[in-house]
Amino acid sequence: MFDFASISKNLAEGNQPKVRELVQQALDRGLSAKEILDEGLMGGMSIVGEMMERDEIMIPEVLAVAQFMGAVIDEMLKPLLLEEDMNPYGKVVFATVKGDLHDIGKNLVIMMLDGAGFDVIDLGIDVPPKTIVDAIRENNPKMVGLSALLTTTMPMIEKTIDTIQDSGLRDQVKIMVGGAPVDQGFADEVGADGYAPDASSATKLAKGLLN
Ligand code: B1M
Repeated sequence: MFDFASISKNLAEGNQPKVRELVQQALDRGLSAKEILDEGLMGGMSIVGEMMERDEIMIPEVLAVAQFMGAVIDEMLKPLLLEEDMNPYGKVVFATVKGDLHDIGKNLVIMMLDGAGFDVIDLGIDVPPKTIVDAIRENNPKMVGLSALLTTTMPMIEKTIDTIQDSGLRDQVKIMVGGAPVDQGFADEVGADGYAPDASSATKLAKGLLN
């Protein structure tokens, strides 16, 4: 029985060489990349998420852990995940809405979704509704994620959802919304399928919406 908790613990503590060593050990023992991702690395990000909620970790440290996890996935697991055809959750188009330049939170959510096995297409910041509609047509994602950090750009989430609806694409995608001023009431009001307050709950929500 492999000690996945040890991967989680070392990842959360930022012990990068140890995480690489343990991931390699798990691979050498023939464990699947998906198992290592779900049981080991994601467990570490859950610990980090909980520390964030308790204000026990600073944002730069969170970003460093998330970036490192991304690197481990890219370098050590991604080729195997592709071989295992383990992209269980499909494509997600993600954007910070038009008028809004904040992307730290968006990037954090994307990193966690990426780590959890979603194939995320990041459209960036200040993204107009039409660009999002075009991206849905082009990529056929299962979900769209919309982020806004300003009270003045929250209405752009609604405008984007309305544009997706008017384009006849609403039934093809689930829509998740988030960002500091957004809440469940707003999500309900604008017809989103879900709202998540932070990166770790966004991953849980996305899995729930697509399962
Ligand atoms: Co700006 N800014 N900012 N800012 N900025 C805020 C948001 C503000 C609250 C600061 C304040 O006044 N207290 C305020 C908004 C007030 C309001 O609207 N009520 C504000 C303002 C006013 C502005 C400007 C207007 C300032 C000015 O120019 N006068 C300007 C607007 C520019 C624009 O967007 N058009 C502006 C500019 C900037 C910078 C460029 C300097 C910089 C952004 C740099 C960047 O993102 N690359 C910046 C920053 C850094 C902030 C603060 C300080 C930090 C935001 C952040 O990155 N937080 C912010 C104050 C604050 O939040 N304390 C502030 C960390 C990040 C990890 O959290 O983004 O909340 P967050 O993301 C979380 C969750 O919200 C959630 O998960 C993430 C991870 O847990 N989440 C989602 C986010 N998106 C999600 C999507 C999901 C699900 C969950 O599903 C789709």
